[in-house]
This record gives sequence, structure tokens and C-alpha cells, in this order.
Amino acid sequence: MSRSLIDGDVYDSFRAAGEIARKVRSEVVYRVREGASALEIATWVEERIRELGGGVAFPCNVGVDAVAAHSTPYPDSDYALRRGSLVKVDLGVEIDGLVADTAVTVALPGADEAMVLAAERALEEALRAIRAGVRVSAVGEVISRAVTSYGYRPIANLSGHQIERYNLHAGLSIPNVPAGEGRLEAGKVYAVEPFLTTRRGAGQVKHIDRVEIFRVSEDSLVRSRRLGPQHEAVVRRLLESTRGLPYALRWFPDVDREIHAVLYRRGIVKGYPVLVEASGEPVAQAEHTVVVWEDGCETLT
Ligand SMILES: [Co+2]
Repeated sequence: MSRSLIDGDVYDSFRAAGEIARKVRSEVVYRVREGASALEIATWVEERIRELGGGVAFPCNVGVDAVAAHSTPYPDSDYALRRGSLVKVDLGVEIDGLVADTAVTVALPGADEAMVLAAERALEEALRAIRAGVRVSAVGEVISRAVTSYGYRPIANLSGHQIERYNLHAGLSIPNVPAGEGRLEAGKVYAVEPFLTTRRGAGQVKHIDRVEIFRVSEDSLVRSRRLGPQHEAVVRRLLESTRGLPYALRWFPDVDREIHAVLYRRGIVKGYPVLVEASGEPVAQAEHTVVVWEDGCETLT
């Protein structure tokens, strides 16, 4: 590796965020049990990140079975994990706006544990193939081939992503199938996240009419002014607190829900609809954040 390819402070922050993310991920798996509350798991993850000195980069995602991504419990959720479920916990740690994104899948008793293994192996193989100059489509091919060799199907329309300061989905996407344009660059940071489903699955996710994770930007603030001072105040509060990173409404009990709903309907607040496997089959995921070097990559998480 050559540290001159990345700003030293940026690298240090990414590494520190990665260390916290790794620790929280390794601890949370013991909390993912039959009967455990999804809300308690998400809240615990977020509190633990802060306790260890990180910022919460996005609401902790708890995706059960066919729910693949973008699901975080509502504040009044009483959902308890059930036997036979495949549970994905996806968490992000932020230090100085630099984010380490990582995920783990836990197979509760009765679920197909081999799916978890296949996701982890596909991730390992992808990371072994990564170095500067590699095409994202080649990484997708490695993932796809590994997943298929275990008897599963990759999710074609979910992908890993480049990460920049306060920008979780910057630039390049890293697909789970041989597709997409662009090459990985040295000194850049990417989240690599194979998602797979069963052979009966569609191998695609679709979004459903439920939004649990939102985002505001500088543009939201400008546009909110037209709706009046109350709307502007809500966006300002959200933007100051999140700096453009995703949030859940449960973090902001003081924010007026009706005003927020209006902002969302007008497209001023962006939402990430919950993504589910299109034919309702279970989904497993594994994810690490890496920094790419000339001769390989370094796993931060
Ligand atoms: Co993630």
C-alpha cells in the first residue's frame, strides 16, 4: 500500500470508523436471537457506536427474510425475531463524515445457514480480486460466480458503492453480477456487499410502499423555504444534525410528523423505500468497507 494515495487524516478517520464498525458487528450477532426485538437491536447498535466514539452514519438496518435493505424499526415497533428467519444487520459508523459500512447475516435456528456462508465466501472472493484498475463488472462476476457455485442467486439490482465524506453512495457502484462501468481506483474507499437469494428467487429487489429511512441536503433547505418558516426549521434541524447522511424519524421525536410528511411528499426530503426480494424469497448479505491499493485492498471493517 502507499499512503500517499489518500489524505492521511481521511485514512485515519476511515480506519477508526472501521474499527468501531467491526467491533459492533461482532458484538451484535449475539443479540440477534429468537424473540429479540428488532427495535432494541437497532437502538443498541446505534448507542454502542456512540459509546465507542463514533457517529451513527445511518440508521441501523434490520432486514428480516425477504427484506433486503433500507428497513429500520419504527419507534413503536414491537416486531420480535422469529425462529427460521434470516436476519441482516447493516450498520454504519461515521468519523468526521467518513463512513465505514458493514453488514452481517444471522441464520436463526431453522433458517438456511448455508446462505450466510455463501454470502461471506462471495465477499471474501470479491475482496481477493480487488486492486486498483479492476473493473467493477469483474468484481460483479466474481461475486456472481461464487454465489452461483453455492447454489444461490445473486441480487442483480443491489450493489456496493463508493464512499466519500458525508456521501455514502458516491460515484461507482459495485454490482453483484457482471455489469456496470468503471474501474476501482487506488486510495478510494468502497463498500462491497454481495446480496443473494435462493434459486427460486427472482434475483431482484423491488421497493414497497414503506419508507423508514430519509435524507436531506442543502437543496432541501433551499426548497423548504417556499413552504414557510416551520418547514424550513424542520429541514434545518435535520440537516444540522445529519449533515446529509441518512436518518430515521425515531431519532427526532421533536420533529413534527405532519410537516415531515409534507416535505417528503413534495420530494424535499428524500426517502429510501424498503427493498424486498421480488418473489418473496429470503435474502442474505455480507458487507465490508475497503480501501483500494495498487496491489490489493485493505479491509477497514
Ligand atoms: Co451497509
